[in-house]
Amino acid sequence: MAANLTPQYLEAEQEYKKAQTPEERLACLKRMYALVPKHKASEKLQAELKTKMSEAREEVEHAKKSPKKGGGPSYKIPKQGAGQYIVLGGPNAGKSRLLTRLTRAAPEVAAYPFTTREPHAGMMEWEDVKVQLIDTPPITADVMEPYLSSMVRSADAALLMVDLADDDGPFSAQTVIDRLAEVKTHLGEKPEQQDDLTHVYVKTLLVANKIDCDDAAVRLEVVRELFEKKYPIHVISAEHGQGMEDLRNALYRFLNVIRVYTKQPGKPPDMTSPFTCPAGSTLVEMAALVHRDFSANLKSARIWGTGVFDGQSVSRDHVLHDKDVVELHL
Ligand SMILES: Nc1nc2c(ncn2[C@@H]2O[C@H](COP(=O)(O)OP(=O)(O)O)[C@@H](O)[C@H]2O)c(=O)[nH]1
Ligand SMILES: [Mg+2]
Repeated sequence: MAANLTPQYLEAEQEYKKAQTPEERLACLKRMYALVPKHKASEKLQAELKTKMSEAREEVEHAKKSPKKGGGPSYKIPKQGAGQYIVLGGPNAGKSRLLTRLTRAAPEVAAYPFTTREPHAGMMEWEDVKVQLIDTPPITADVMEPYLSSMVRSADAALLMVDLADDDGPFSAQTVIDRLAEVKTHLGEKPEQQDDLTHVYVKTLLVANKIDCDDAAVRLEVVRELFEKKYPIHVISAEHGQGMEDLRNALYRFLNVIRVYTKQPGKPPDMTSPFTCPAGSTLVEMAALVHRDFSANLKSARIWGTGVFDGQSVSRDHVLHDKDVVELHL
């Protein structure tokens, strides 16, 4: 392939891969088609895109004709950025306030419960990457929106919020854990041996909020006693800002991803939008994110970064590090 795809095209393709509905897929494909350089070398790709667009169009039409069967609304929020967190907690824990602090999203914040009915997504900036946070309605012993558990199961990680202004705060958090566990959705690390694959484990950070309130320190002791063996604990005041920068850093680090920048031969690297992949990824795993052709056809690569000399040629199974720059050759 010598189609010389632009970074904008590759970005659109990344989004296409993450798209979760036919509408999103179609929109991404249209962008990719608009961005593909129109010349001989890309004719095959153009034809492929056209076929995929007509398939996606059919899917969209089909979905319109046969609307969803009952079961309440369902929400699919396409993953964006370095990773997706689902923000969970009991009523009034401060979930929505947290999103208004860390992202540009503006969910309603209010002193009465159940203000948040629908999930809201926002992007948190961290250095040169973004992390997606999804605000959700509260989970209590009596109420859990039916769509929530599947959103938790597909998230990269969860943020469980505890209300330190309320004596029941720590126990409300336990209720969230228990309700999700009833539907085989577990907040916490995967056990070493997992026999029943219908159970899903989502790694979780616990955030104790409202440390500015009276007696918050006493309740924090309860939180530590109940949860410190199971979850990393971060203490904040979403209202007043305490602990927010530490939390921002922790949210990125907990995802355990690395950033890799790409460059084209003879050109400076594109340092504006890194690809992110799980720590420990190999060159070929990362290359597959850039373009699917790379996983089969990657011939060689040069790399600048950790543990290599500048421009060193490396093999497909070379393990990458944060901030490596790679030049991929087909
Ligand atoms: N004192 C104090 N109040 C907070 C803090 N965070 C949120 N609140 C208040 O708690 C109430 C519930 O917040 P909200 O974000 O709507 O909670 P949600 O139901 O979890 O989304 C609102 O009145 C917020 O202003 C905090 O850190 N300190
Ligand atoms: Mg809310």
